[in-house]
Amino acid sequence: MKFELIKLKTVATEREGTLSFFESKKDIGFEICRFYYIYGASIGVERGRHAHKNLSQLLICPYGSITIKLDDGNEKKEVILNQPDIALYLSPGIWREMIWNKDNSILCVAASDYYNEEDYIRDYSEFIRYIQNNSKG
Ligand code: T46
Repeated sequence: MKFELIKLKTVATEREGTLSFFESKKDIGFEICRFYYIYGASIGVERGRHAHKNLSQLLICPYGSITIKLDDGNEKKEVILNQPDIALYLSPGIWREMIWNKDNSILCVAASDYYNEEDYIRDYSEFIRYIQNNSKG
């Protein structure tokens, strides 16, 4: 399964807070084309339930706690994002579900391409078929 937790470069001050950052290609393996964020969701909310065919993404939870369930069609893993200086890199071909563990948790996403609904697989059986077809030699 191609995912990775990345510790972001961070500059901390004693009294004025902390600044974390990442730069295209230097710190993450793709050029950022789009940035979006999800906010205002209550505890227990579930989003996602889809995979991307070609999109790479970096997920960050700068406030709160969000469980990310990952599935590459062979293996399932779970990651909790609850630190503003930790990012989750997701390669294409991973089914994901996001579960809000705390009211108003924020999920920020940097993506490698523009929004394109055709890149989504939103049906789990279709995802499994897609993985099987794409893993054949
Ligand atoms: C992902 C997870 C982590 C747009 O019009 N433009 C956009 O850039 C995005 C991301 C979404 N939309 C529209 C498509 C839907 O009508 O916004 C609506 C909600 O999207 P969706 O149901 O896909 O939201 P999530 O939270 O399930 O998934 C989102 C991203 O779509 C997806 O790429 O990996 O966050």
